[in-house]
Amino acid sequence: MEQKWWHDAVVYQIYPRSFCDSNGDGIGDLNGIRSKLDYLQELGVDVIWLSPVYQSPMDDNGYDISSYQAIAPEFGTMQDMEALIAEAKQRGIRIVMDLVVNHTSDEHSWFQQACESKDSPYRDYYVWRDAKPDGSAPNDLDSIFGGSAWQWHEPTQQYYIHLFSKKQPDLNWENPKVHDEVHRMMNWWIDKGIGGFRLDVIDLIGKEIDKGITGNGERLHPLLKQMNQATFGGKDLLTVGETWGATPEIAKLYSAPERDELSMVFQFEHITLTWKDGDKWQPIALDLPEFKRVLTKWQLELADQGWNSLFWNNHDLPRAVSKYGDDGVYRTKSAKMLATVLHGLKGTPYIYQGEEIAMTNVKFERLEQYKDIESLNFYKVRTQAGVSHEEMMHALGENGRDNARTPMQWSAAPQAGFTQGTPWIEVNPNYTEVNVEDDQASSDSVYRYYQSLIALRKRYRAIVHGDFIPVLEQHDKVFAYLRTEGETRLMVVANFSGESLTVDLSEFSQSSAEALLSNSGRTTFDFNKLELKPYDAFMIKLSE
Ligand code: TEU
Ligand code: CA
Repeated sequence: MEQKWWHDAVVYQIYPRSFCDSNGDGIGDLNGIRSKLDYLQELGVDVIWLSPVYQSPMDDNGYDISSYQAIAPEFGTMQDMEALIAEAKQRGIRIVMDLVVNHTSDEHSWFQQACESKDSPYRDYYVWRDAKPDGSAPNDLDSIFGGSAWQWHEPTQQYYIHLFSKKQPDLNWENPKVHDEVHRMMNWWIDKGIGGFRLDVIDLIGKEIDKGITGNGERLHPLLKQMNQATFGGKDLLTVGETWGATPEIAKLYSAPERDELSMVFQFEHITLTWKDGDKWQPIALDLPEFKRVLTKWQLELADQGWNSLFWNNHDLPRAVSKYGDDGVYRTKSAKMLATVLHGLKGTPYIYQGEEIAMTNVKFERLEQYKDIESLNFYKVRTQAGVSHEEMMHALGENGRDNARTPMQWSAAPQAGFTQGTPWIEVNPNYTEVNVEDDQASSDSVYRYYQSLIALRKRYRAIVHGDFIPVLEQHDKVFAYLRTEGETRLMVVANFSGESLTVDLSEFSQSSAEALLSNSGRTTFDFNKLELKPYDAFMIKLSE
């Protein structure tokens, strides 16, 4: 496969509202991000994926855009944005923008005009349908945020579709004018020197509403080819699609180089394993054998015909160390174990802000502490359907998106050094122990462990391009695998449990072993009877 710069890049995701507030209004902003570029450069990341900073009423914290070529005043100015792109570039860091074009905000001028009359030239920028004879919605499609996906518009006597909040009307991707408007805007941003796009719920733009089809419609890939050719194609940019419904087969359609669509996609099969029957509000415990099977499947099936993104969390998901590790006594050790397993895999790794210091879920006690529209909508919908307050509060504590959106914890100073003012959402009370300043002063620093992992990725081509070979595949508590290329053989071994155990790796007993990285300072290994302490993880270089 032809080498691309983003094959061995490491991406850091910033949720701007919660990263760093530079002007004391309690909301993170662009100048706050600029003040932390040295921190990110030292970590060793090559790309910042910046969640939306465009003008927005903030119904969905910026994923509801009212003007694509203007910066939301609470985040700063276009000059601040241009300065961020330039200063990041000076540090060898590219800025990947979040492209949210399945829908706009209802406050976008296109939608405002579409609502004026059925004859508006913008009417067909959106998806309108008549009510059924009895006045009810055209069909029973539900919003992903709970409730019906149809909103009645009284003045023009039609429904419009919104797969997310009713303030996020879906764009009509059957309308060539929408294609042209979006492509023009994308090229405007490309001309500003950005490093690429993260494409929000891009699998939905091929929707066929009257057939009840939302994801993976038959027009989806032709639309992506067309977008590629009209904008980022041939410009060596990183493009990553958010595709909740992707299987490895579908992921190849998006990311096989010869298809000229995207660089890679975010798939969520490993994430939804802890959702009972696909319902995120019924959280269930991690089943490691299933988790290993899914991750192994994606490594083997996408090996040379596409490209994996690698992530445990993002701004929509719970904190990795709480979800898949142990955010109590083994917080830092299990966070390092998770990082070792992820960064040893084949693909482009994504670090979500705070993951590099093992920030944890917040599990608020009171509903009012939560801000996320999805959580608040589902609390209403589910409790009205009879689910108890306690059960929904447990579900929000486990899988609510605000777990990832509490302010970045920079120090043990008030408000974790995130703001001089009152933060828009409460800081996780554990900021007094979990923060950048204390982590960097500690001999057990998680940040420095991530630095070492990122440096290893740059040093060993086998990590980026080597084959993935499962080891101890049947073990129900240990995840182990080889990465091989030419003479190089690296092995990752990770104890995903809080128990001490012994494993038999005698097939490697003839090899000498050099510990490239270990989360317990361990440097020697008896492969015949390898003892693993709770959450032990290491990457070993094997040589004959
Ligand atoms: O997310 C799509 C999406 O379906 C998840 O947000 C949703 O929360 C799901 O239940 C998984 O938790 C994208 C963005 O990442 C998200 O922040 C936006 O709210 C959403 O699209 C609408 O733009
Ligand atoms: Ca601010």
